[in-house]
Amino acid sequence: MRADFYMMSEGTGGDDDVGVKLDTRTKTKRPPLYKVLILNDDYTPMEFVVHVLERFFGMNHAQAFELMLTVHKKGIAVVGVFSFEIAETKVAQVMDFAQRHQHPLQCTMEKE
Ligand code: TYC
Repeated sequence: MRADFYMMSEGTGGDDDVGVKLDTRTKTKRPPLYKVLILNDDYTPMEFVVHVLERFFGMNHAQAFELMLTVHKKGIAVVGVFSFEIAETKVAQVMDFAQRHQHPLQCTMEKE
């Protein structure tokens, strides 16, 4: 910016550019989260479910075993909470893995 222009525009004095600042913040929404659930059934071996929880949900053996028992007793449990795309991928991975091993294990997702 040239100095003379700067001085002219600043030097005219007065409150001529005082105004109300409108809210220009862009509304940001946190992306929705999705619960991934596994369901109990009478046929999938307990060890297989434990393996699934270790392999796809990063649980250690003790955590995986405990959660498997929760599903076995209660019928269903949340195994993780993720963004839509990650949840979708986890469900697909578990369903594919169960199918390839011919176990009827069911895995679903729902909006939190
Ligand atoms: N109920 C199964 C059995 O007794 C074990 C099982 C646990 C299956 C959790 C599915 O999501 C499940 N072999």
